[in-house]
Amino acid sequence: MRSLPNIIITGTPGVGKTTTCTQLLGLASSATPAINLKPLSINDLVKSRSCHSGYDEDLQSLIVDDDKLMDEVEKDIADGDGEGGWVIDWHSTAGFAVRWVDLVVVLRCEETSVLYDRLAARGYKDAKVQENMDAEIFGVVTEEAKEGWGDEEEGRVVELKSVNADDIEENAERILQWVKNWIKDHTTDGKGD
Ligand code: DAT
Repeated sequence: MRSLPNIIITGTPGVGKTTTCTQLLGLASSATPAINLKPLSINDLVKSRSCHSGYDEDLQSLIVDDDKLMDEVEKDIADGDGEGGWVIDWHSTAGFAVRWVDLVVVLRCEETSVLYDRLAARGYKDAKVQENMDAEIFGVVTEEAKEGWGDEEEGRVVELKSVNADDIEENAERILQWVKNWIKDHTTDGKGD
């Protein structure tokens, strides 16, 4: 039984996942009482635990070994008797067991010119920029998340706009509030322990 929720912050590359995670962790650690959320960057995990089987030049990214990756994710999530509090940063929810995750936050950048600039600034080739833009326009990540965690009405998949800096701030605060509500609902003393 978790004393803190596990959250995935997901969305197309460039929507602001890493920035939002950093902001959320900062807010949580400075809350009173502090909330011990922990970052789980899947990008870092893929590299540090060699969950890849080569490099795709066209996609300009590592070829992820999904089975190995999910084994490693499960190890981290189960660590410390699975007390929870993981904030997972990844561009997809594929492979994650539904039971591991309490909230899926899908960040959306509907202003395609803004997203284009962010992706181009990373030095992505045109084809890769286009592929990611298409994924964002069609809401691919949201659809995938809903298949696992249900519709937005069920409250476990939440789409948040991430176009400008104010959105990052607001989103981090909103997610933190959700975490606080979760703690209240899931613990007898409301303190998450
Ligand atoms: P992701 O982790 O989704 O790939 P990121 O957090 O690394 O995205 O952000 C990519 C770049 O875009 C980074 O320079 C910060 C900027 N950015 C992202 N979302 C933003 C937002 N809502 N407002 C302002 N800048 C943002």
